Amino acid sequence: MSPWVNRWIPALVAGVFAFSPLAGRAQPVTIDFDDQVEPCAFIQTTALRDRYADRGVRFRGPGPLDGPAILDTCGNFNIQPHSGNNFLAFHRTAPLMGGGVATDPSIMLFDPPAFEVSIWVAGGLSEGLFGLEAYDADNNLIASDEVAAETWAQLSVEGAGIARAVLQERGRADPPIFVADDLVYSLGEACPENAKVKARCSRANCGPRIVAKLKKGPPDSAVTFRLDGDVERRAGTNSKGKAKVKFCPVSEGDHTVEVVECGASAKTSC
Ligand SMILES: [Ca+2]
Repeated sequence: MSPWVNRWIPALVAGVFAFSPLAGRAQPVTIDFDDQVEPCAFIQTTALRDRYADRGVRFRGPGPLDGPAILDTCGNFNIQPHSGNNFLAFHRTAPLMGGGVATDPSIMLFDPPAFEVSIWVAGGLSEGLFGLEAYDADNNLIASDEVAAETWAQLSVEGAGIARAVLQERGRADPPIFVADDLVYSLGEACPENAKVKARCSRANCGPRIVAKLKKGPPDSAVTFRLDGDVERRAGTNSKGKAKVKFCPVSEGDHTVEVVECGASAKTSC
């Protein structure tokens, strides 16, 4: 079935700091679009909007009902998804269920802002010229990337304060059909290079206790302390980039505490 036909049918955390789960630099988030069973045809679905809002990204299109939709590979785009069974599919003239067309640009809104965004794109049926632009909350262009691709290629942008990223085919795809998959982004602020971790073990009522501190980390952000590559504690930094967590009880002996987002660690012994 051609896409032309298809378009019609087709912890007890000892150190407690207030923070939003989405605040600050988390591990990179991956949206693979494979979390639900999807239809084959645009007319069977609607433009992607707020499905991933709880992961910090919302999608918009050029009009209230317009925008790409998540489809199964059975949509016959002449290319397999970059991951799983589904991808984000674009077709500039394909009607969607309830109105709107599955056209680009795809506008991704990040809350809190991201500092790096990447997505895989493919023309599938023909080579497309794809652009990804990143803007801050004041609509200033922060970064952009461009790639020509018939099979999968990755676009990526980075910079502080990406509130909006715009994915668009720049007019070369014929037919104007293409797909995207595996959106990866990191929210919040990058950890400063001079961030430092300290860890100290002492006796407490709960047993041997490690108090770990981060200094000069990303301000007002969520960070992850990890003990011996295993147990994790999340904490929020203050406006100076400081955060503190406690691990208790811990075993006797040597321990390492790292702050995952910063790539910084400290050793201590109990
Ligand atoms: Ca996928």
